Amino acid sequence: MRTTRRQFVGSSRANGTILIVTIWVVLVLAGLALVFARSMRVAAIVSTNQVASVEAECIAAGACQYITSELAANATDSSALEQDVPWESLQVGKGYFWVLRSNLEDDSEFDYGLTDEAGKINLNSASLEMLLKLPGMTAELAASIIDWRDEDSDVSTGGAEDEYYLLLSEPYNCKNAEFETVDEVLLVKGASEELLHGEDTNLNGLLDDNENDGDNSEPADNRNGRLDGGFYEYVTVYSVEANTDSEGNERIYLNDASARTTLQTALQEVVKEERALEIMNNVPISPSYGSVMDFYFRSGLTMEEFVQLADRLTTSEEETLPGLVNVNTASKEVLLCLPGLEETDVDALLSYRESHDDLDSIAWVANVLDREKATAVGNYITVRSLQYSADIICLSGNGRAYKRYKAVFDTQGGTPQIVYWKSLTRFGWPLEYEIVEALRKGEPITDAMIGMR
Ligand SMILES: [Ca+2]
Ligand SMILES: [Ca+2]
Ligand SMILES: [Ca+2]
Ligand SMILES: [Ca+2]
Repeated sequence: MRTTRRQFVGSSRANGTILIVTIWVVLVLAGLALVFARSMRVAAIVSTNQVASVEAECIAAGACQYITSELAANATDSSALEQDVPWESLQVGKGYFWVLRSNLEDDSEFDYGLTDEAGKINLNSASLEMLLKLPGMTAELAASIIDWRDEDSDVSTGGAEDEYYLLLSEPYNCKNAEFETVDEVLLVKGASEELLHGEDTNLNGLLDDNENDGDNSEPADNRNGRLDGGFYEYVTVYSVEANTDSEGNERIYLNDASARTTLQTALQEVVKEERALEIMNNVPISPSYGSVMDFYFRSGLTMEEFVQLADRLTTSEEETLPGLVNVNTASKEVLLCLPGLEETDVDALLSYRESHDDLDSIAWVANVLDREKATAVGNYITVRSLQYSADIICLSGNGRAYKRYKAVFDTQGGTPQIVYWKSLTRFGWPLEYEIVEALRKGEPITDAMIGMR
């Protein structure tokens, strides 16, 4: 009896233990099942997103092919890139890409297309005075840009050399060499993303709600209903061209006394011998022209004659000319940086180039500016564009993944080469969010979504 009772007690304890163990096993199994179900769902979502992400990458590669082929096809007529080639909502597979650029004239409308790097101020060749005229530039940063790229270690007023950079908490040397990218400017004393991008924190050229609400949300802005951008849109490090004429022939170096015969021959191809001699009489034995424009005014050429000759002449002995500004494409802000130009001059240039199509050489500028101003800008301008940048926005067909890249293409030497490639995805989706929503619902993108907001 005692034994039975002891057995009973024992068996009851055993049953209790089994019950507890069973409950635990059930709980653990249920937990595992939940964990597996959840992780499988997560895995499914992640792999869907990964597929979408890879798709967006492939669209970016397709976009590059598209840009390269359009650049090659329109090498001789870059205006076609502006007028004839579409740059928005281009389909690759089921997804899309856009080549976005800031609309510098209207911060309420998107603009699409390639950006001409020759229409910008080159950080490597611009003078201090030119840098200072950039929108949002400070005296400290402009001086420090000069010190960053100059070879010496002499600190210019407001600038910085090694002494400054080596004392930073993460020290580095002053480069004392040319900028290789525009982003590099963020390493320079006095620079910041705020100065570079201004209020346009998502780099879309549009005044977004958060960019016009004061301190209510990032970024801090002045809530004035206008997009106060930085100088990012106006600077480059890529613009450079060979010092040859449009057909690739060596130019006539006007300050070489021994080039008289070549100059006279060139003149005789354009005017009668008598007239050529008349012009040559105005050319001193030891010429020292400040610019091709200077030659135009001092030689007594007519505008008609100058138009035919301008591209074949130079006052530089260099083989390549970095940082020339294309007067046919540069924005008002960039033209205002050219030496000696005031707003009235720039407005006159802009209105002339809109209403004329004889813009094949820089000669037309002498029709608009007075002698002193035309001569002063003569060495800073060109009508050629060889480098283009693209802000490529890619969206997967299901609207689940997007990628954004900045690319720079150099067309010197024929085949366009990619010379810069950087992800801008971290700046967020820059276009209308309705586009993403539409694709997620399997609906089409409408014109209204890519046009005005
Ligand atoms: Ca230096
Ligand atoms: Ca220096
Ligand atoms: Ca914006
Ligand atoms: Ca503002």
